[in-house]
Amino acid sequence: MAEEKLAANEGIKIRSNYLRGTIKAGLADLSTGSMCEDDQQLLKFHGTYQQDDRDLRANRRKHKLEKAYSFMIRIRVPGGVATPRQWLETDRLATQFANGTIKLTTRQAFQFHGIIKSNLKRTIAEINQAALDTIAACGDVNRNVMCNPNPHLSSVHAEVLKVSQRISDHLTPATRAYHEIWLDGEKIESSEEDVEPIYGKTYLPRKFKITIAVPPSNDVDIFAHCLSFIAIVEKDKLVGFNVAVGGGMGMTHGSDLTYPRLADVIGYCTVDQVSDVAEKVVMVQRDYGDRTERKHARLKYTVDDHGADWFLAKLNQYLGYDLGPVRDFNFEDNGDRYGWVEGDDGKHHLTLFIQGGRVLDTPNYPMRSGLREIAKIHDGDFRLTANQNLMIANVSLEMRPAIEKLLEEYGIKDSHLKSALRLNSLACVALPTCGLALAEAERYLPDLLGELEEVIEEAGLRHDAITVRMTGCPNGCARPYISEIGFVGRSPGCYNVYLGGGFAGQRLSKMFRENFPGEQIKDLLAPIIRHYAKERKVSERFGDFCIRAGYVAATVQGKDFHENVHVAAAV
Ligand code: SRM
Ligand code: SF4
Repeated sequence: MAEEKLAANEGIKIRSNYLRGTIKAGLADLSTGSMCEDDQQLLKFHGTYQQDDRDLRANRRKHKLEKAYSFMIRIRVPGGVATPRQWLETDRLATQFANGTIKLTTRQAFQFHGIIKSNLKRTIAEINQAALDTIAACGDVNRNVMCNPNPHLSSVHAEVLKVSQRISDHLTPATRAYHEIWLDGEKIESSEEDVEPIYGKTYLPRKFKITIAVPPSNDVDIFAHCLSFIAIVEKDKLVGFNVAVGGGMGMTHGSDLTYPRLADVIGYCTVDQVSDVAEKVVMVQRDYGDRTERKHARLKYTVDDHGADWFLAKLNQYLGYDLGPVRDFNFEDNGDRYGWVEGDDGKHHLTLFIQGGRVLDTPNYPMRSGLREIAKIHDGDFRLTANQNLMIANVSLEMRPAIEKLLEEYGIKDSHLKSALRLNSLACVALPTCGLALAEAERYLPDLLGELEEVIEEAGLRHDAITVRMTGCPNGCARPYISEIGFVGRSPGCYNVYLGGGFAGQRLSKMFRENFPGEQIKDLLAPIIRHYAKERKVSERFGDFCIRAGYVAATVQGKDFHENVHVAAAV
């Protein structure tokens, strides 16, 4: 295809010499806090985004100042497992170079915000010294590979975690650009070009995301990702994985051509075949994904346009063998299990609730300091969950009392003594750092939950889990379209309200109200919550009830997500 027909980013990738662009020179230019447009796109592949503080925009414009530019850095944590030393280093860098907070993301990664250009290189170098990295944390490549942090079946988890790390290594870009730019790796003067054996020179048409789930937990939300592996465990042994393709959340308001989509479960592979299957799914997308329109370039559209059967046939062709038939599996929920649990190997694990995934100190809640003290003595590891929470995992029986003492001392012990609604909530970053946010999310959801909790308490539902997710725009970073209640930023202070998502992340929701003011949401939802408390059937979930009671219709698959919008909005 001629280059002029391709999306602009394709040209940037082609010209970049395997992701180098002019990043090195741009970093050295300290006359501005920003980077040139093309390099901003390339920086994503290196794990960093140029942003500006949107709270300061108007004032700086008034004073004719450049925007308050800074960089977000995303650190890959394959499977979400970090050592205490890595935690301590992340914590140190957050103070030294970032805004003093650590963001635990919805994809089990760490994020820093507020790093100025002159500190960018040093921060990334020091992240690497802590045996973590940022390459391919963003960009048109495979991102952080997520994995269920299930501690109950320790042996299965250990094996599944290894698989996620193997896939992550296998799909990490091979370009030497990352080392050259950030780690002062020597530029190898050679007439031979870099080789990207899996991606090729133009990488993928768009971002690519992989998860691994261990049923009955769907905490990684396999239906929302490009490629997922569902562990099949027989007699406490991992025997293989079902393969799911074509999930994704992102869409654009007002565009029916974009929509969230649930992944299709298309086959089964053995443990040995996993990396090969991941590689070949990536290659099919590399070759058949849409490189002309970035809004239509995710794998979900490739699968939707051609059909899941076509995709399976193509994948089998690339593999040179056929995937097996899908095995039975069952997901019960997509939330986290809070508090202490004991694994089958006698190790202890504590899951803490971290509101919005933001690890910080406040005068009343010095959580970050407490976690730092715990990391200094912890003999296990830390696990980031896909719900922006944190597990202090693999604590030995001997160490548990010392950790419990610190949890008490820093007021963290009762982090999970909250309403089940709050414990099952997610909010994306949104304002002030996200350049795409149309409304608040992380800074607003805690207050809105406070209002809804009054209704929940009154209705006697304090201990009934209802999943609720808020994003500042329709890109869906907190996966709002598969929660039972979803709020999606439409304009400042206003949200599209979605209802009817599946409790295990297995069904898309439907729009109930469009561009609805945040301050009226409590009154909007109160009668529905009361109705649910009064008339739900035994074990009936809120999302299921919303459909049965006729508040919204069920969404079957991505394309009908936008159907009946106006009917539903008129209920
Ligand atoms: Fe996201 C873009 C934050 C998970 C779909 N996402 C962004 C950017 C980088 C904004 C930008 O492009 O300028 C946000 C940075 C905000 C900031 O200030 O930090 C951002 N996304 C996040 C995080 C940090 C949300 C959070 O609060 O945890 C999550 C980081 C995950 C990670 O560690 O890699 C995050 N983003 C997701 C998810 C959830 C998931 O993958 O499970 C989705 C929906 C699933 C999907 O991909 O379909 C998601 N983010 C998007 C999209 C829409 C993509 C699309 O298909 O249209 C964008 C916009 C884009 O790519 O153009 C986006
Ligand atoms: Fe930003 Fe939108 Fe993602 Fe929220 S959902 S972090 S507002 S891109």
